[in-house]
Amino acid sequence: MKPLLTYLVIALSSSSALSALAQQAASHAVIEGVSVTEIRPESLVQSNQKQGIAPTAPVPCVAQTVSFPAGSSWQLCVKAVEKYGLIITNASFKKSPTAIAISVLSDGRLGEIFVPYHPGQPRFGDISQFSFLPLTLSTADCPFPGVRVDGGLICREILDNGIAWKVDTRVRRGREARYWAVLDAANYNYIMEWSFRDDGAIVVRAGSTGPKLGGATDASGHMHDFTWRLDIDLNGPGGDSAHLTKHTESKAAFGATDTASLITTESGLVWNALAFNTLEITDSLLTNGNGRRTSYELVPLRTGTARHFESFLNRDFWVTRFSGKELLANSLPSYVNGQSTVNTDNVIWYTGSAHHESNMRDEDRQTVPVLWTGFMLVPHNLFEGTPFF
Ligand SMILES: [Cu+2]
Repeated sequence: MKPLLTYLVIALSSSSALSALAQQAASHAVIEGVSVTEIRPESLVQSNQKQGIAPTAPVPCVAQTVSFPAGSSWQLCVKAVEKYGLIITNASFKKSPTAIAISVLSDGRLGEIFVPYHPGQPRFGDISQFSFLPLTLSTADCPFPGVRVDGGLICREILDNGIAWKVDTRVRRGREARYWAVLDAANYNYIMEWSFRDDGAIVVRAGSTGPKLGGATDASGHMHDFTWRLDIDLNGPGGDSAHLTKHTESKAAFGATDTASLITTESGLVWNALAFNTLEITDSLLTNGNGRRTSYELVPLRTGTARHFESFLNRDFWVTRFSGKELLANSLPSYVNGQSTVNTDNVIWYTGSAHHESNMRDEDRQTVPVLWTGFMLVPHNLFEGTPFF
């Protein structure tokens, strides 16, 4: 029987010297009509092209090329490290096999997981105050056809993510490559997940699970505030600008307006549910085949907004100039010192919170089931029309 779809997932290296040392592994399988072919040189590393990024510069990582049956592809590099957990570097997207690769994300990671308990104490900075390790995943974590990469610290899954679009009898389902790792933060396990879709979108989530700090009957509510640090380098590191989008409904009359404000200097910004705020990142030179400006829009996927005594958590978005030394979110207010953020190399920070409320529920006795928060990076005017229509 002929497979309906073919995925090619190839790990490559930028260094031919290392190729000779590579352990080659290949597998081929047909699962529900999906063919997965894989060549996996585990020992290969690629360097982050950008210097000055901790924990080591350049970041050694396992390079990946994911080619979808629709013809689009992602190139990226993955690594799970002590302290930060999963780090994605050098992610670029090709709309078709013959299109040029467009740089999207130079470095994506969490810059803090802050966990303040409702009574006021304790207040854990699970990234800034500790050096927790990523867990080695088992086949129970990452069953076939999922593949464990980076020595078993990262799971890669090729998934059908449901309906991408539908017009009466015509329909297209989406595909994605999902990478996830788990940071072993004392009692908690934090799942760090990045999904790269065939339409150019990226979906990022963090999940918290594990036994409660005080045991089965711990009734103390607390918040898990995940702050992502996103070095978005659209069309390369320079020439990027960020805009806060805003929706305004008129209560006095019919009608509504949508606007976008350029962020001119380093800033912290508030997300307002009534305004449907997003952050849109443009590049001064990048346009699509229709001559329209290409951007990536950070769209929050959230259930609420946490505000705490710590000032970095009194804003939901931050825009700063790139610095390889500025990695921890709890220092964000000190990173904001008036530098221009127009047509330059910026870093975007976004906080989403997961709330574990007070008064224990019995479902949380042995372990708290996973609670997620995250965001999407959605392309605008990357394609010239609806992808793969
Ligand atoms: Cu919790």
